[in-house]
Amino acid sequence: MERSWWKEAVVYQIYPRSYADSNGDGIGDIPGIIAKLDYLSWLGVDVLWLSPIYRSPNDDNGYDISGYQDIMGEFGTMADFDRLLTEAHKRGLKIIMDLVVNHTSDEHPWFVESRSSKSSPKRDWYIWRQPHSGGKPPNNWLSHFSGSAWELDAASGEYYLHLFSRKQPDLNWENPAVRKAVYDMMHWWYRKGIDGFRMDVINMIAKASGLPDAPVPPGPNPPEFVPGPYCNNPGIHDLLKEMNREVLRHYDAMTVGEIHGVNAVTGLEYVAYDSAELKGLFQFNIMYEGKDQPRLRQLVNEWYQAFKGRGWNSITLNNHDSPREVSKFGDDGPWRVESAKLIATFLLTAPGIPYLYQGEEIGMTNVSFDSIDDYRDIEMLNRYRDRIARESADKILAELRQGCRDNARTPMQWTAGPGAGFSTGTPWMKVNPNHSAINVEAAKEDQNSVLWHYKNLLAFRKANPELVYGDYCQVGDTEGPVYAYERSGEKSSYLVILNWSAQPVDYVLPDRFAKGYSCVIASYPTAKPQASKRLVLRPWDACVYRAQAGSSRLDQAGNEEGRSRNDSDGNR
Ligand code: ISL
Ligand code: CA
Repeated sequence: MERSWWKEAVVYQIYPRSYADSNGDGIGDIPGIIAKLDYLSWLGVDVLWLSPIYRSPNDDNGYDISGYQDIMGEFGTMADFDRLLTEAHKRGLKIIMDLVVNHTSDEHPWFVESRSSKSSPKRDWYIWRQPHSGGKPPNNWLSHFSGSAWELDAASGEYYLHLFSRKQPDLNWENPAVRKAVYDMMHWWYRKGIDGFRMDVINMIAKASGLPDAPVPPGPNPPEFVPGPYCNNPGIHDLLKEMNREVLRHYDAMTVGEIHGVNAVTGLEYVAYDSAELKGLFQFNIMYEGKDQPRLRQLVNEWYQAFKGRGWNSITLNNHDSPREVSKFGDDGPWRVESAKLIATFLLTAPGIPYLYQGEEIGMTNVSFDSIDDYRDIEMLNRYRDRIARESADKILAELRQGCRDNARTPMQWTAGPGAGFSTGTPWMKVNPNHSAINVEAAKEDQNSVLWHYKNLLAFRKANPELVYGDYCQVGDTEGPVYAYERSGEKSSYLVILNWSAQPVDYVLPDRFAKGYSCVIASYPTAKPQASKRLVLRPWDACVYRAQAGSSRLDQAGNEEGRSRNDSDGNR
């Protein structure tokens, strides 16, 4: 197995708008991030992924870019960015940038020019079509942010495609000039010294040939617009191979594609060592389906088996588009601390690059605002707007709240003070009222906090490459609340036991683990120092054990019988 820095990395995502505000205008900014670099290196993460910091009118908080080589005024200047890069590198932290090239802002000069006339040399940089009969949009595709995915441009009488908001027109990747412009921009950032890209909806850049109508579900009131075939269209792999040839392969950098709509087998096609496309991907199976615990295990097993020896995996349970992981996969009530620690234990010992999201290291939770006026996300606001004429505000909020993206976007909770220590002014979005108890300052003071658990796990992972490169196999039951697995290398082996429930469980370990395993990291301060045949697991108990030299497991290393028995655990 070839070792690489990026395989060993733990990535921490920063949503700059909500991280740290240095000048009291209520908006997080680059100097704010710089001021937190010491905190981040104390924590022990390796790579920072910055959600977009480019010039943007902020229709979708920076995912609508109007200048790829400029910095958003609210966030600072290019000089601030250069300082961030230097200061991060000084501390051994790397920086990866968000690459949003499925679409630009409608205020990007490319689109302004494209829209200016049908004969503009940049007309074909975007996807323009004549209206359908009766002036209707060219097809029935639904935008991710509600309504038609087409917007009529009155001046030219043509529609342009936007899979996201109408202020995010899709680029036409069939045009070689578009591809060249994007590649030039990528080289420019790489030459500046960035360490990689996270690639926004990168598997949507190849459009379905002919832009066909999507099938309408049968029923009495068929919807006017329906989701189209947006992801993984023919041609996508050729585009990414070209991007690799033209740009990526020239740098020792990290790449991670946001890849919706794949399974373990089709996901691998994007990152297989021999496919020369991307190095890594986010897949969303586990984030979307893994709330069902046996399903989570099954998915981890499936992805591990598919990727083993063929490509490098990653693992993430939340980001700026999703609910908070402790609220979704754990218990943000009485067992918040314990369940957040269990989730951390899983993320930092499971196979694949862990992607952490700001605030998860202190167990930040979903938010529950009473009024739509306190929400900011375009997806949420549009959905609300579409329904409010027919339904009550309370009903809509009750339905949208749990899944909404603003759960992840409330400001980072640094202190119990006003503005959660995020800003001395009025934060652009209200802080979660629970910052009085859940904040970095308080967590640092408490060695049993979620924060210290992350810190300890991060240090432990760094010191023990088996947790990165070792084999993985599930141990014991595939049903029930306890998820146990082994990570093993040539020199040592780790057993991870997670009681993914609020119920205490009497757990019987397979014989081969019953002796010689000592506890190295535990979620409860009073964990038993040794594993034994029968373990009484407390609610949300999470424990990592290390096989001591001379334990039965290590004595079996290389023993065919032991190995196949282990593998079959993982496959069951
Ligand atoms: O967030 C979603 C569902 O709640 C997804 O549909 C999301 O829009 C999708 O994951 C794509 O996300 C990425 O591209 C969007 C941007 O709004 C997201 O923030 C970004 O992560 C458009 O650039
Ligand atoms: Ca600011």
